Amino acid sequence: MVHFTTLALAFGALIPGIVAHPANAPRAGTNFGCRVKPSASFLAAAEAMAAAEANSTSSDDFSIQATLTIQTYFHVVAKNTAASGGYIPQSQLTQQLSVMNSNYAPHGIQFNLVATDYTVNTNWASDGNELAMKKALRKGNYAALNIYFQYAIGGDFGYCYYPTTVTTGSNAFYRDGCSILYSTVPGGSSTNYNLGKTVTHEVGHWFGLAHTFEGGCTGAGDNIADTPAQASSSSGCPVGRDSCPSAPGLDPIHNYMDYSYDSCYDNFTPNQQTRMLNMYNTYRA
Ligand SMILES: [Ca+2]
Ligand SMILES: [Zn+2]
Repeated sequence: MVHFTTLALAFGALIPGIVAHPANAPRAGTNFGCRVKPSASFLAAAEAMAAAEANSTSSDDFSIQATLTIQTYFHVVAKNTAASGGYIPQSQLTQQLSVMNSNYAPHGIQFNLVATDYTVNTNWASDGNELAMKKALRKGNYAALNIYFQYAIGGDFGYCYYPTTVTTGSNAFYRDGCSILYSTVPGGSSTNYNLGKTVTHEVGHWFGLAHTFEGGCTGAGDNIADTPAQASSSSGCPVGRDSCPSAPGLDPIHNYMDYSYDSCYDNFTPNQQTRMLNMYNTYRA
């Protein structure tokens, strides 16, 4: 349990210092960007979990026993009440929830939207005071998913926190959840990234999945056995890309944990499914 309990300590150092974009402007670039970077201790925990999964003698240890329903809260944090200021119409949030449920259904995971709230706050809308915002808005226990749709996230499309051992009411508990660029919801203005799959990607992190390109061509990579090694993130939908030619398999460009266009994303692998359920049962259940 040692490396599990040290995660909470290591985690606070994960997010600060990575922001490299102006915080008050919506994303100007055209490539997917995600701020989530695993700590060394998180990778160690994932590697240990991968070893346990590989050594499991029963093939159905981590199979779907029943649908896992995640109690979910949407928080729209806009700079004004215009759709262009991040005040997402209810109809688009409904579509966003449908995309989540469609993408996760093959893996026995569903999302029950418990409540949606709207906040107008120019500072929070641009992620200017994450902890204050989340202390005001976060709902539910550590098994609940809180998603903050914000006007700007330091130039990124989103970020989430990996599961770890937290104490209810701690800052780590409040930070848990996902920040999502408002314009990535279905019908939003982020060209090529407006089918709602940024949420699918980010929630993959919330469930304990790393990027498929984590670690590059050598070593443990993303600690998922059935995602081929990948040297770097993909952009667009580069069919046939093979960035680690000496390792087996083509790049997993269609995997939700790469950086491809929304239209290119179509799967989590069986081992990722196992990992999500294992991480959930270890840390959030
Ligand atoms: Ca892999
Ligand atoms: Zn990511």
